[in-house]
Amino acid sequence: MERQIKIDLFATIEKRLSTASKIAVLCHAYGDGDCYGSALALQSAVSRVYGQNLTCCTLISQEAVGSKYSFMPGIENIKVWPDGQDKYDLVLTVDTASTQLLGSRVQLLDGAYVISFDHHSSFTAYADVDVREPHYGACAELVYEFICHIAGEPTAEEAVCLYTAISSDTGGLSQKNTTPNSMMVSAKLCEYDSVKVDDISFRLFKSSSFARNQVIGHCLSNEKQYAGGKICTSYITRQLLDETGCTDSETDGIVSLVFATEGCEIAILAKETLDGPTKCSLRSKEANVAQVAAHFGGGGHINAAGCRVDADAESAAHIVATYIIENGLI
Ligand SMILES: [Mn+2]
Repeated sequence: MERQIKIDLFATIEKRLSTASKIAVLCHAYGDGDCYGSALALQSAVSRVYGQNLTCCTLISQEAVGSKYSFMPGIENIKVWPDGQDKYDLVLTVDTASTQLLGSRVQLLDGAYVISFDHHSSFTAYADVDVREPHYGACAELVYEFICHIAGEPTAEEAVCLYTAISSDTGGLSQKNTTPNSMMVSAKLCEYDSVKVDDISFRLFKSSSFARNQVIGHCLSNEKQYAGGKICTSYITRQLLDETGCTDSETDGIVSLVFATEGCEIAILAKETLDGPTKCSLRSKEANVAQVAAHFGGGGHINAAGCRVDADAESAAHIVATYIIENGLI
């Protein structure tokens, strides 16, 4: 995004923030570290800069936040939808490329002025103001920029949320979507004593609950290979989640374990959801999985995308793998 355009958008947003009375901050459903961290830091900064004029600035999640993120400052203030209120005059969304990702909270957009902060390259426009940086590894890089604009710099707590968000979306600054900007912002955040790099990366990437380990065991022992091993798939049923006690948010990152299979170029992890079609997470080394996801009505990034398929988990993974092969996308 061109610098002057962004400065103008920031000015428009500031004007809206200074006259708003009830603000909702929304992250996407089935939240991840980037959306929670971005939303927490944004909510905190908006509250401290514009708090005097505000009746409320509430962060509303579609579901309970997983225990993995319990260390993030402010996480206890996240309200789980429905939060008892139904009208906000300003809605800020983070990391949310389409209204589909808001679930039933989409009704909060009715009659509200909507501002979206995002970094996805494929998206369906829905906001009055869209600030989008598809070249950023994490949405939190954009939120960091906005916080510096309105508040000078993040607080120690906001820094923890932002660093966690960037680390989460870039696999600890190791994935293909990691950019110089991801590293520069992370470096600035590391200057804060509150940002404990080793502790955050242990919590995000190494620590795993017993229940999650059981689901991982199932996923790896039921892994299938297609196209001579270039596509690897696995699946998670609701029954498995119920039996193990593993929560939806705890299944984050399991697709990476399937992706780590030697020779794998595209990984597909299909997981049955509580509210409808099976969710498929896709990862790739080179292939454009955003294009694959788009065929099924989903979206995301070139190397990390997601979609929903109306089938049981095992069949959904098979359907997506077959589509990729039949269309020569590998
Ligand atoms: Mn993100």
